[in-house]
Amino acid sequence: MDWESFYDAHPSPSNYEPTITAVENFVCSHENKKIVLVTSGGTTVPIEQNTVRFVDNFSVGTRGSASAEYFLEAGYIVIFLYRSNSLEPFVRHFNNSLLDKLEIVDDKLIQVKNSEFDILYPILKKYKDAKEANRILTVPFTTLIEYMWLLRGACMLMDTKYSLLYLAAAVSDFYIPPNEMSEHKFQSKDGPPMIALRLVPKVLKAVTHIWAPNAYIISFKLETDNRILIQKSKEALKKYKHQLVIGNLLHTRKRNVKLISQDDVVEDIVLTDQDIENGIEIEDLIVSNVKAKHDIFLKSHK
Ligand code: PAZ
Repeated sequence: MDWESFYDAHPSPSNYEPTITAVENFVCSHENKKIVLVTSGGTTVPIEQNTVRFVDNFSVGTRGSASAEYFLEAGYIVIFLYRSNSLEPFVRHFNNSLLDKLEIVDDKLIQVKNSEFDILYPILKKYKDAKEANRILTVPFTTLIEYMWLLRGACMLMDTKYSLLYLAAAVSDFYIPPNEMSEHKFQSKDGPPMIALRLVPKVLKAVTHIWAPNAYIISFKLETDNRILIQKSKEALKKYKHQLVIGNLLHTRKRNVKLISQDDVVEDIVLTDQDIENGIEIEDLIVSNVKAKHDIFLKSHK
């Protein structure tokens, strides 16, 4: 199925109109400023219409949520399109640990423990500053179909040279069309379910040629076999003609990425053990590199 037929066959999710209007208002309020769409986390593929079970993937949204923070620091306006319940910028630092950082003073007052203040303050300050200046919009999705609609809607609103599309979400290549799903929960008494997965159409060509041809576009490529990572990244650049592919391997993605550009240049970003001990995150280095490339792109598209 091609991408046009995919959108024809799968109507927009129920909250699509108000969500995309919020994105439109946000984009309009930041005209001619550098703005990035960060996609983050994995998509779910339901296997029943009344969904009890679904196919998911490994992504927890570290790449996207950390990058969103560094983009804010680098002066970008951020639209964070993320999988519901995956990591979010700022909040990610406290997942599961927030309550341990607080103490009850009396039955009217809760406060941050002294020992936690230096950790919490700078993060809370950056979060509040970004929110108060309306510099970040977070847009959640859960299913693959929700992601596909929101991606298209957001890209079409971001078709300018000031826009950076940073497509880090781990999007399923397979799905089950709703009309082919069982209506109700599969019953084990009926034996093992026969599930036929269909291919999700590739939409990157539509992003680069139709929805946002003027934007600076970065796709991510995840592989598990080192021998094919660079070759597949180069193939993607040839096919979709966008600006950059960031390649990574499942088990080393937090300490090594490769940036592959149209001129076949491959840049390696590697964190040492010392960097990791010092709390350096690879997304900090990725975002500085990408910002420099986007600045050159802006200068050459006056
Ligand atoms: O979300 P996370 O930090 O656990 O993982 C990030 C990532 C590996 C999903 C991302 O860097 C990436 O490669 N995304 C594209 C995956 C793909 O090839 O579809």
